[in-house]
Amino acid sequence: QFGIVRPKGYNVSFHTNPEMEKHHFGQTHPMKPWRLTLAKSLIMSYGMPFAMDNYIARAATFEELNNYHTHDYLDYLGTVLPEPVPRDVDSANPDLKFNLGGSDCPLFEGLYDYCSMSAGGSLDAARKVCNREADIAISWGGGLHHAKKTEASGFCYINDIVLAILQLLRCYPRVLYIDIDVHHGDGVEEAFFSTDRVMTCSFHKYDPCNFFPGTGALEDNGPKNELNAGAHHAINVPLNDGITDEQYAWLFDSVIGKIVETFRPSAIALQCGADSLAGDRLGRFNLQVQGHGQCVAYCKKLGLPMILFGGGGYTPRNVARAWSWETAIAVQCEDKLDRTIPAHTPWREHFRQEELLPTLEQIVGDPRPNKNPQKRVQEIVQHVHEQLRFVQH
Ligand code: ZLM
Ligand code: CA
Ligand code: ZN
Repeated sequence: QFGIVRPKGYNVSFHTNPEMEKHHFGQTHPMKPWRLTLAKSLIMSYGMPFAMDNYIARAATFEELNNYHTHDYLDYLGTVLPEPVPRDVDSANPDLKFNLGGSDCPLFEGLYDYCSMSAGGSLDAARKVCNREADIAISWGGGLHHAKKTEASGFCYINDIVLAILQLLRCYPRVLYIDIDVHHGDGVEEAFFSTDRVMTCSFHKYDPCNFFPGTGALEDNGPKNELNAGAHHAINVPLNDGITDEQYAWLFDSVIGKIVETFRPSAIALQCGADSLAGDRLGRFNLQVQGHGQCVAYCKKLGLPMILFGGGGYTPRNVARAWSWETAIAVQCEDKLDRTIPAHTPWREHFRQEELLPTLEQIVGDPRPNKNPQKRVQEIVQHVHEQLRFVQH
């Protein structure tokens, strides 16, 4: 891997904690922190650590978590014990305290440590970007966009993204949050609902009745009251099953291009949830690693300081592919990579599918029929452009 060198005059910092990856949500729970180990081992096999500053993420302190989450909630999160036999209760159960202990957000051994390490990585990343020590900082263990101020939601307990953006706001006047996870980034949208210093933009599968969390309609653009500073500062791109690389790239470029023109962000926070890839266990889209990574490449070209967060991603080998490819984009070594999975990669067998040679980019899986007519995709862009006429910074 001698081809991989530091990009000149450009710093990428990489924040991980091997302790975080050892936690388990439970036998068949879709969220597998172990996917972070698989991703990191692939990144290492390509020799990418040579091109970055690598840090072990520290655990965030109670006070740091308290910058967004309430004392009550954190106290409970830190003291509640895992149940010997996990209850099979739905998250909709009103008896759950802070929505903890249902099937989506189970209580498990070391839960508080897991949460504080995820947040610690994202806070470290934000500080590197604030100090201008990193042009891009990467926290694949973060991206837990559903967590609320006083409530766990959708596999997320602590909103590391909100904490990291709060840190960015100490050094940058305006932050653009972009979310390419297949789910709506509701927690981050809610946290910055009433400010014009953060614009949030989520691309997601939208079906109010049948797909989590059911929010994020095209018309939801922040507070309806024009006197509220946050009005027009929430952008939602609701999509149907099966969207392809080509359509997604066009949408992403048209929407983000216009946002950058009108909102003029000084920094970007990009949540790279990998459940928007084809073949994901929970997702519904048809994106390839190429199309997913194109979003990262587009943002990098804007030349703004940026944090990359992880997020969803429920087919571990594809999560590892996407986040490795996106790490390569950050350190500008895409062209130097041999696209076959290196022979010495630990768990190489995970990438081998049938008779195909295992490659970095190729996702094998049944394509989903595309239920996004071009006309609808154009309407979405039209609506977003109209919203942004109200925004001038
Ligand atoms: N039931 N086990 C994305 C968060 C998505 C809520 C319907 C749970 C699951 C799912 C849990 C082992 C991010 C809902 C679902 C069944 C109420 C969701 C445990 C399978 C399992 O096999 C499972 C017993 C579990 C959970 C599927 N949950 C699929 N989808 C969503 C939350 C998080 O990617 O955006 C960011 C990290 N929850 O649909 C129900 C309504 C709970
Ligand atoms: Ca999203
Ligand atoms: Zn998701």
